[in-house]
Amino acid sequence: MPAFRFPHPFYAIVDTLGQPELSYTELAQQICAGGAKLLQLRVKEHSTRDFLTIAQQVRTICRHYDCLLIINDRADVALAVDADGAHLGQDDLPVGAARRVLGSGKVIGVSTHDPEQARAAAREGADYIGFGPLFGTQTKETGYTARGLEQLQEIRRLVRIPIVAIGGITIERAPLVLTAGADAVAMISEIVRAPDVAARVAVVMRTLTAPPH
Ligand code: 3NM
Repeated sequence: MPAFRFPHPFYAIVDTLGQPELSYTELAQQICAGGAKLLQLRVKEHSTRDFLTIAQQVRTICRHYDCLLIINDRADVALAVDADGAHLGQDDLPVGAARRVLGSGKVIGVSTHDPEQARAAAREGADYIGFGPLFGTQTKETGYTARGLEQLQEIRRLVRIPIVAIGGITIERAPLVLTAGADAVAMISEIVRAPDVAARVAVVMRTLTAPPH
């Protein structure tokens, strides 16, 4: 596979945040309708079977809108629904094992929180890394303090693969984050808590342009 690049600097994450006013599929539908080119499906606290069912439904929606689908945490679910890739945390399958599951044609991303993890993910063959939490966030108890733009710049110097920054990113802050070295920005609450998710995504898609690095 040629070197992976994010199709657009907006990296959407579908997560109902435990308050499903909108279901996963409704959220995915709205995010795709807003024009997102890639979305990660993040399903926590559901059985594997329910995760699979949700992933199959979201796969159908993404195909319709020509949006890449990345499955959070689970290479097996990604393979089962023929998603475009998987996004792995530090406690999930290591990159080498996930690569054996998924083969060379799928995208593998890894969440990283410090320079050592970032370097390791790149060395092990990840296609991209997540880096965070960039700013303070209520969405996930990461166990790490906010990393900030300077650490992001350091990570940019350390790895050549694409970086998606995550944690506390808003539309207002996103351009700064891209300028500091991220290739893409991930946002959860900024999108899924919006009164009109599709409209908010459309604004993000218009506002963000690819950084020059
Ligand atoms: N991962 P919001 S921070 C899922 O640092 C996740 O790896 C993080 O949500 C990391 O955009 C985070 O609402 C939560 O702050 C991001």
